[in-house]
Amino acid sequence: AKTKSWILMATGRSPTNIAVIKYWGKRDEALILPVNDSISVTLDPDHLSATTTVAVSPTFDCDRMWLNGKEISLSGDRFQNCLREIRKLAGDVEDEKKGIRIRKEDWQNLHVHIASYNNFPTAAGLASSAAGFACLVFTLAKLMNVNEDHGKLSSIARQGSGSACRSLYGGFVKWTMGNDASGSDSIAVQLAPESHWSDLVIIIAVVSSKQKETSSTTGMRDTVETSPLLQHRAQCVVPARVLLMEEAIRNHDFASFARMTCVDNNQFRAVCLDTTWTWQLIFLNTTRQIAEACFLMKWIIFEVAYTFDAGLNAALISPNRKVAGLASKAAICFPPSPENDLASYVTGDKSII
Ligand code: 2P0
Repeated sequence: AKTKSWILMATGRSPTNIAVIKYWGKRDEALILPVNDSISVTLDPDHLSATTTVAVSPTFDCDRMWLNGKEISLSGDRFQNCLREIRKLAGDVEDEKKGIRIRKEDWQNLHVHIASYNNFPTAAGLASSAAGFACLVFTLAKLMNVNEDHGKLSSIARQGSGSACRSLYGGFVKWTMGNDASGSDSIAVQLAPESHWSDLVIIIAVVSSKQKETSSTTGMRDTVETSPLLQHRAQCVVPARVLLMEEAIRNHDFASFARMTCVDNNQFRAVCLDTTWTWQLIFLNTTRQIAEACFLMKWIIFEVAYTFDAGLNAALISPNRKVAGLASKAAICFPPSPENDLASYVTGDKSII
């Protein structure tokens, strides 16, 4: 007999996040377990976020996904791990109006179609995997009626991309590295909601829309294999710095927050420089990167924190009252030009400058 056709959908949205204490280096590549804790600020979803719709229907004969309208392969381990882990936790779903009843064991045989969009240019090389995997896991959990807390969901998103686990929460978030070999305690926790320090403003200065030469995954693998400095950072520096950062956030101590954000960015860059692969980054981008870093460093006296992602783009963090000055400086430092697409996003006040 032909199965009665129906379709059930769920939609979710997740923002990306900016690390102020950096994740760089894995102790387990398959499970994505980091060598140290990290702390981040989640951005306003109106600016840098992924929106994902997942649909399930008995007529679907395999799992498929489209990213920004283009079909992508789900065959990689990261997607497969997320899908498998979420299916394990799926619950019963009933939609009386549509006459749909899905028992939790049915999810093993039902396939999903996933459509995801980023509301920022993917080509800009911004941390799209963080928003993307967080949103994928969150939305699948919604569709499949997964009755777990965000901590558990964060440990699944982590298996898609490390930084994604931090995007399950808004505000200030810590990813605890955990001790367990299974990764069950390597989860994200919210340190404080966005409202705790709502006048903090983050500007993402998109310095270059060029793709990174080396992916973060490859880059951090090379760092683990070749950098003696990484071990010192993970064991002797980050544990104390994480405690100080938590205290700075708790006390709204922007001077400490900014100082630690900058020095941790510098040490992240230092372990990259201490890595064999980095020669690419240095020789192709040195001049520009150093110039930008110098400009940005001077701003510390204006109480502005800078931090780079794994590419060239900078995040500038400041209390709200400083934002006008900050934005104008950013405009001087990153003039728009055909090779140099400027796009600055301000979070907190819902406007793009
Ligand atoms: C972070 N970054 O803490 C650090 C700082 C980039 C610079 O997490 O291999 O895409 O998928 O776990 O999460 C980027 O790395 O790497 C990153 P995988 P991911 O935000």
